[in-house]
Formats: sequence, C-alpha cells, structure tokens
Amino acid sequence: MEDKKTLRIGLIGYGFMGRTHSNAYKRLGDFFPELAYRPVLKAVCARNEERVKAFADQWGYESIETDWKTLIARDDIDAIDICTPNNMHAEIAIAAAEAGKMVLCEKPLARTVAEAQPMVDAVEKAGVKNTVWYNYRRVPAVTLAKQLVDSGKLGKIFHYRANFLQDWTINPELPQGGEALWRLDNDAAGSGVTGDLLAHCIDTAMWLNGGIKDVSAVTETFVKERLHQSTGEVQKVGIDDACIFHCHFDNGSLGLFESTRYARGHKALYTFEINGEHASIRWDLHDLTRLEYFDHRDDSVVRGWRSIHVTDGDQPYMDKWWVPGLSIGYEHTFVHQVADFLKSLETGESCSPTFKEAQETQKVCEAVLKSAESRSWKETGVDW
Ligand code: SOE
Repeated sequence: MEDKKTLRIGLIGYGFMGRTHSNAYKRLGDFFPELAYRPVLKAVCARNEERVKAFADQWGYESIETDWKTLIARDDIDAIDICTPNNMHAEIAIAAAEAGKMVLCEKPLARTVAEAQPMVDAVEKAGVKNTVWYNYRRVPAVTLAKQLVDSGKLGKIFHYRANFLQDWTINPELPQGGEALWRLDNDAAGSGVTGDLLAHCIDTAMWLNGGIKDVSAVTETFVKERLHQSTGEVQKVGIDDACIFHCHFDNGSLGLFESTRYARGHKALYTFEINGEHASIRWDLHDLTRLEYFDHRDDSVVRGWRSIHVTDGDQPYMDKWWVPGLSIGYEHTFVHQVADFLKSLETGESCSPTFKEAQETQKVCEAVLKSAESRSWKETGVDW
C-alpha cells in the first residue's frame, strides 16, 4: 500500500457534491487496489471555519482552509477539486492551473462559453490534468450503452431522446440564492435546468451519439419572483425552470430533450432512449442497473425488449464490486471517475470529459438558451 504514489486532494466546497467526491476518494483504494496512485484527503476549504472543520472531521480530511487562494498556494496539494457554485469555477480553476495543480471541476464547467474558454486555455497552457464530473457516463449500464453503440449493434442511429425531470422547486415560497438554493439564482448558476440537468443529458448524448449541430428550444420560468436569501428582497427569477429542445446531430439523427423542476412526482428521472436501424436501447436513472435492449435481428418468436441487469464481471466496472446479480448505485459513478482519473495519471492519457470536451456541452447549452430567447434555430458550433 505505502509504495503507492499519492494524489493529494484539496477540495473546495462541502455541499452535496463535496460529499459525493469525498466518498469516492475514500472508497477508491478498497475497490481499485491495482491502481498505482491513491488519493489522500489533504485539505478541505470553505468560508465557514466551524462547519468546514466539522466536515473535515467527518470525512477524514487532514486539514482545513478558509481561503481557496491559500489552499492553491500550498505545495502539499496536487489536485484541486472544485465543488463550489458555478460562478466560482472559472476563477478557481484558472488560478489552480496557473499554480500547476491538476483540476477536477463539478459540472457544468462554467456559466457561459465565454467564461469557460479561459479555463480550457489555462489547463492546456499549464499542461495539467483536468476533468469535469459528468458522472452519469460512468453508470455501468450507460458505459455498456456506449460499448453497444460503438460496436455498431444499433446500426444507423435515427433518434436520441432524453429527459431529466425533477419537482423540487414547485413551491413559490422557496427562496433563491444562498447555500443550498444557489441553483435558483441566475448569477450563481448561470442558468436553470439547462446548465444543471440538460448539461448531463447533452454530455451523455454527444458521448454516445456524436456532436449536436443545431438546436431549437423553448424555456419557461414558472415562478417569476422569489425572495433572495442574500439580499432579503423579492427579486426577479432569472433561471429557466423548464426547457425543451430538439436538434440535429452531426450523424443525421434527430434529438429531443426535456428538462424541468416542475414534474410533480419525479425526483431525478434521467432517462434516454436511442433508436437505431437494427436495435434500440433505453436507460432510466431510477432503475440505473438495468439497460433495456431491443434487437430486430432476434428470432421473431422471442423478439422483444430485454432488460439487461448490468452486474456481471464482464460488464463495465462490475468486476470491481460484488458478485453477479448484486447492484451498485449512484455514488459508485464518482468512484469510477476517480479510478479513471488515477488511471490517466498512469497512462498519460486524458480523463474524459476534459475541460475542452465539457466546453462543447457549454456550447450546446448556450445555443439552447439563445434559441429560446430568440425563438429561432441556432447553430451550436460544436466540434466533436
Ligand atoms: C440538482 O438537483 C442536481 O443535484 C444536479 O445539480 C446534479 O448534477 C444531478 O446529478 C442531480 O440533481
């Protein structure tokens, strides 16, 4: 164990995502013992000293900082992990790269394409490893979907359909801004469901089905004003509460995407379906272990949708966990991303999605918002 190389982590932000990443670093060594590197929880940083200390004690961080600039200046930190609200990603990531640190950044990369570009430039100029936590790619069933598409089993793709539905902001009394509710504040988040939820769908979609060429979108903000927690005043809501768009992919297929935080009864219903000339696949986050598959080439008397329980050792990532038939869940997707990041340190390859790849998702998000605003089709400019 101790002859392993270490990756000393400095985590910034201790909200929900800070917990998912911390859990991943802690679990890694137990399930991926073959990796040459192991993460070390060196420091966690947040403004509130008492609370960051409590977080460090709970999750086993060796030290705390209350100023991210001090954290970045430390020479006992190799990688900065950014789990702050979106409006802080750029400044921190650029400073970290300039200080020669590797950077792992929560999604979306930034609020806009313009804000993300200097982040891409900074990591490339510094030559530091970087990745963006689009974790759903690393659900074993989703990675299996990628293998099936890449193998050509589906044939020519005609349709890509994705939804990400939630219902947690229906209450108009819910304030915007502040610690747990910054996702409702346009200044902090950059957008609503487009950057928060559709960004996941777009990342997966382009990974599975290639670049998105152009988009036509509609957005809606159902609750127009909310109390702002920082100012204490009722303020206009700037985020999109719901967004629907359709698009052309570079490969000629059509895409249809919908996201909302107003779908009563749905908590995090991320689903996608791909229809190809020979076969179709579909996946559902609420039943994330399963990949549904239909193959028209099957013998007609037994032809039908099959539900593949992705738990066998020859299926993606599953040789690392239990025995066939026993499931893993949401938190493991982050463990897989850490494993792939550490592996990339060994191989010298990049850990996808890199900042550069995540910038392509930003381009689609921005085209979607511009399309909705102008009520017209927009080219994305994506180079996939
Ligand atoms: C929002 O509720 C949220 O937590 C997103 O920010 C995450 O990226 C998504 O995975 C689950 O929903």
